[in-house]
Amino acid sequence: MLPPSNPTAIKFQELLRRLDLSGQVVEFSQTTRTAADAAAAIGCEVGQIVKSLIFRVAPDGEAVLAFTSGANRVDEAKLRAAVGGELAKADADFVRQVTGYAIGGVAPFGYAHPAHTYIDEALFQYDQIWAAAGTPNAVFPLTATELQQHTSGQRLRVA
Ligand code: 5CA
Repeated sequence: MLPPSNPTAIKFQELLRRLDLSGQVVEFSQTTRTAADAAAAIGCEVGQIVKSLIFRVAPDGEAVLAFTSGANRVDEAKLRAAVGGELAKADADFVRQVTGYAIGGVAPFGYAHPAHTYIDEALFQYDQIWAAAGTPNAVFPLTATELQQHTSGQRLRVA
């Protein structure tokens, strides 16, 4: 566990400070690209890892974000019902376009445009959760309430 050295992770740490969030970005020499990788690096439960999953509403292409516990798989029927439209999985280019980050390092804040956002109910059972900090080997701690406040996300049982 090291302080961030990657410019994107440093920039994200500055964003956290501007948002008045106290979480410190930590960087690892090993990958935190997937929820399992991140949990192994941090030494926490996989359920405490926030997966940043991006979908697009078909056919108009609006972005939908589902911040999901690493222990869960999104039930697309539940998400579809909440959104009220058909969903398609986003490709890597769409993820980058919407969030500004590459897959494996998608942080939950700092997007140019707002998107429909849902937060997995399961994340609220933990005192602390961890999300990507903009790169595939950097993460930061936060609470599910902070995630909700700063994304204006709607709580949803996604699994
Ligand atoms: N850093 C970790 C934990 S914080 C992380 O970013 N996890 S994640 O779950 O948010 O990002 C990996 C997710 O990206 C996968 O669950 C998968 O849904 C998505 N993904 C992986 N490869 C692709 C791809 N080629 N196209 C679209 N989505 C992808």
